[in-house]
Parts: sequence; C-alpha cells; structure tokens
Amino acid sequence: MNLNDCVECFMDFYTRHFPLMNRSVLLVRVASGLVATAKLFKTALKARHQLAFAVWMPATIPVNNQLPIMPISSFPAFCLLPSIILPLLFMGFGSTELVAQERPNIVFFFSDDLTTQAISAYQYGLDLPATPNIDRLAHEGMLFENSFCGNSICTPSRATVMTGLHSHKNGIVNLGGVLDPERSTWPKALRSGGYTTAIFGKWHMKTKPTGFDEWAVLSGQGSYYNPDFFFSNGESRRIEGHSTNIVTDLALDWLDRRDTSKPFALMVQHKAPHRNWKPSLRELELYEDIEFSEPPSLFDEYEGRVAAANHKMGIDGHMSLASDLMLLSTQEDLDVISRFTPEQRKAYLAAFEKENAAFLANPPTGKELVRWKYQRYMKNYLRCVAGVDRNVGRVLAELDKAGLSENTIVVYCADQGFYLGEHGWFDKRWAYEESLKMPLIVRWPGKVKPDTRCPAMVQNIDYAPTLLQAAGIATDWDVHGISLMPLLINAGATPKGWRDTIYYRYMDGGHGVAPHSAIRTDDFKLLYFDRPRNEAEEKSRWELFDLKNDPQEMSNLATDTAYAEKLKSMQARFQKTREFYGDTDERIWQRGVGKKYASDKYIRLSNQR
Ligand SMILES: [Ca+2]
Repeated sequence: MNLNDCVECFMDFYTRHFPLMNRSVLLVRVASGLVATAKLFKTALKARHQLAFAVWMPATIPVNNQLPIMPISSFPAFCLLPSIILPLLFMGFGSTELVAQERPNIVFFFSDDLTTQAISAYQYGLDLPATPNIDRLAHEGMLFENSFCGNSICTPSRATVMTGLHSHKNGIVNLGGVLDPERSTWPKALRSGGYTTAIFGKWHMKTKPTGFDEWAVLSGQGSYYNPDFFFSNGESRRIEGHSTNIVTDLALDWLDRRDTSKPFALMVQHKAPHRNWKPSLRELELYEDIEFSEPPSLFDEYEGRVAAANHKMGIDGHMSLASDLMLLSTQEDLDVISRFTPEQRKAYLAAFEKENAAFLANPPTGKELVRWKYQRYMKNYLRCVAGVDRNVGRVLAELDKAGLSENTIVVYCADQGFYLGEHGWFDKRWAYEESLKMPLIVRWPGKVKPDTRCPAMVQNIDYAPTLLQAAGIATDWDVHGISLMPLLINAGATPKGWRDTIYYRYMDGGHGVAPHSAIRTDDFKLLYFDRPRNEAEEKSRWELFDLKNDPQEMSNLATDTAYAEKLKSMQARFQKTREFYGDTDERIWQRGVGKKYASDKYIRLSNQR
C-alpha cells in the first residue's frame, strides 16, 4: 500500500464514520493528522523515546536516531495510524454538536405564483419595482436563469418539489391531488438523518404534513387576511393579520426555540402573491402613482396558436373587477373583504376610494378597460410581492443576528411562474416561458460563489436530491431529478453531459387551458396537445417555437415547411423524453384516480376541504 492508497483508505474510513462531513473538511482533517504524525515522529526521535516507536513500528526502528530509508510512498499503512486517531481526538468522536455544526442548515422559501419577471435580480429589463431582499440572495449566491417546473400549477409542483418526481410518478397530477403521507420526501429523509424540520404556511396537499417536527399550515389556498392555521399538535385557530407576516412570525418563533443540538431545515411557504391579490396594510399604498409599462403581447390575438385562443385566463374577459381588483361598489362586492377586521376594511376602502370613484364616474371600455385592469392587477400583485420580499428580509436578518447565515443554505423559489399581462393573461398552466419558469436562487456561503448566474436547465425534480446531497444524506428512493451540486460548487459552469431537454405535462384543464405536454431544449420548444377539445385544436396539436429568435413565443413554426426537419427531430426527442421519464400509462392522468386515506390523515374533514 503506498501513500495515495493510505490517504484514500483514511478518506474512506472518515466517509463511513462521518458521512455528513464534506470531502474538503475530511481532507483537512487527514492532512492535520499526517502533520501531527510527523511531529510525533520528530519529537520521539529527539527524545529517544523508543516507547513511542514501539507502539507503531517495534520491529523496524533502529536505536541510532535514523529512520530506515524508504520512499514515503511505500510507508506501511499502519505508520499513519495517528492520522486517524489524532483527528478523531481533536474532533471529539461522536459529538452530535460538532456533527450538527458541520452539516448545513436549510431555509427554504417557497412563494405561490411569484414569477421570475417580478424579481429584479432576474433582470428582464421590465420597469418593475426592485425586490432587494430576494436580490440579496442572488448577489450572495447563485441565480438559476433556466429553472423550470414540470407541471405549472400549485399542488403538482409542490408534490414534485417534495418528492423529486414528475407528476405521473408522485401521485399528484392535478390541482385536486393528495400527497400520500407515506411517500418519501426530502424533509422526511433529513429528519431521519438527524435534522430538526418544520414547515409554516401554504402546504396545499390536503393530508397532514409528515416528516416535520412541527408544522402550522393553511388549509387549501388559505386566506390572505386573518387566516385559519392548522397545527401539528392538533390545534387550529385563526390568527389576525396578513398571511405573509404571520407565516414569517411562526417560522421565526420556531427558529428561536428549535432543538439546537441538530441542524435544521425550515420551510417558509407564503400564500402570496396568489390570486386574489390582497396586499398587507404595510404595502397597500405602494406604487400608487406609478404607471407600469405594458407587455408587447397584452393584446395578443393568438395567431397560429389555436389552443391558446381558447383560454379563460384573460385580463380582459376573466379577471373580476371586485374580487380580483378591489373595485368595490356594491354591497355584494364588499363581501370580498367580509373577513377583514374593521381596521383592515377601513384601510382597504380608503386605499382604493379615489381611483374607484374616478372609474365609476367615467368607466373605461374596450382596450382602455383592459389597460385599467392591467394597472390595478400589477399594483396589487407587486404589492403582495413586496410583502414577500420584506419578509424574506426579516428571516435573513434573523439568520445574520443569530450567526447562522454562514452555515445555512438559503433557497428562494416559487411553485411556478405567472403571466403579468403577457399574451393578455394572468395565471399560469401553459408550457410557455413565463409560467414554465420557476425562480430559483441558492445562497450557500463558502460553497456557492457569490453573484453567479447559472445557465444550465434545471427543474423542480432536482430539489430533493440536491438538498439531501448537501446534507450528506442518501436519497433512498428513485427520483427523476439530479443533484444540482456540480453546478452549485463550480460557479454555475455546466458539466459535460448535463441534461439538454426538460419534460413538461399539464393535464388539469382549468382556466380553459387545454391539456398539453412539452419539451424544451436550449433553443427550441415543442408543445403537444394531448386532448384536443374541438376540431381546430385537433388539427393543431403541435406547436414549435424558436426560443432564440422568438422569445415571446408568438410564432408557431409547426406548420412552417422551413422547420419540417426541426419539427421531426423535436417530435422524436419528445417521444424519447416521455419514455425516459416513464410517462407511458395514460390511466394515471385520468381525473379522480387517486388513493383515499384514513380521515385522521387529512388536515380538515372531507366536508371542509
Ligand atoms: Ca402556485
């Protein structure tokens, strides 16, 4: 055995006994052990302290102060025994406190429908307000420019994030899906591996969260104001205030009284900025005098995109003046804020009073009405975003104050993207860029180079294996995702052989969005409409977009003869990708297919869900 073999042997020893310690720390430990060994030899030689030698090399050490001459690479392995023993002594063998210190904590921010266009660090060049706290994470960490979901809707995306599996393998294919409490998830694996875990906020998967030491979640969508929370100790109660602030309060309270003998994973999951957009009183009057610029496709006529034309998610035709936009003019309209306290009602009525009066005195029509709705929508959506950003800042400040920032991975993400007027829409669901993209920012001091932007294509199937690898815990179930660790630790450089295609499938059908599947490469995107709803959709089942030359996806090239070869190759790739992920059983995608669980496994009784 030569020196290299010895080092590898020791590394193996440490890896087996300290699986949660990273390799660079191990190397430092082994190196310090080797140095200590050399020093001991030197001391022993000087003092003619042969007893020390006798322990290690009784048959070979002469008494004339001369070590036998042999190349260091041929040292017998046992010569280096102290490099095992000494570091262990220095480390305090088996000390859970030290192990906890070595393993990173995880804070996982998850917002609902908070799209990349609304985060200033994404630099889309839109004239939208800054998000300084989310941007801080990007400046101190890595921003993923090409991060995508696999099914652009709340519940399925959440199930994928938890399990590392696309919808057809994780049991949640549509909005009504229920998470199997027995299913393997990354928080559950962390908890089994010695982490203390907690989740606060929007959960949205019906069954009680499992794999957490503590949780307090909203039922279903939950309410923006004075929300009802359901707690892991069986209690449920209404908490006065705005959900974004309350979720943060609950998370910070837990952080303060957590079991500090263990590393922690804390999920902070906001309801905001989900529809119907109701900002907190703190942000209610932001942007009053700002007129946001309109996206070029606000009045899209969907030429060449037959299914898109049949949507029911338009700012024009499907956005409610009262419940979505706070144009509260009748007693019935006021029901929108019936849950509010008198103080909250007063603030809301005052905030919109002047603009509402002007609207009612001279109601706009046609395109002017769309423009008015767009401005009101953007203001309320972005006010909700500002509340999320402010609360991200509260948590980051607390991590700083508690000295936890250095050893905590902070992940900021949301369940999918959202339309801010592009194609005339709000909502999500489509495989077009705005809703296919998911924000993803990771800060990990000492591992992730600050202010880096990663161009590699990543997906929400990747989160589970990434976070578990970061914690040094094996992913002991089959996942579709791959760990993002190579990207994180190499400043976002894309390793050779990284995925060149992502897979997407949406079959919920809500908001008039036709069920469809898609693949996306760096340059092109192909959509396939699985269940056409009329003859026109039947004749236009494929859509092909050139993402470099048509980033807004306005020109469907599937019928363009110049792209016939490209269409063919993308269709072949689509089939291959579908098979690669094992999405071959159509019965899984039928509505209503799903296991039922015992009633005590659900957050609420069936008649309240
Ligand atoms: Ca969502």
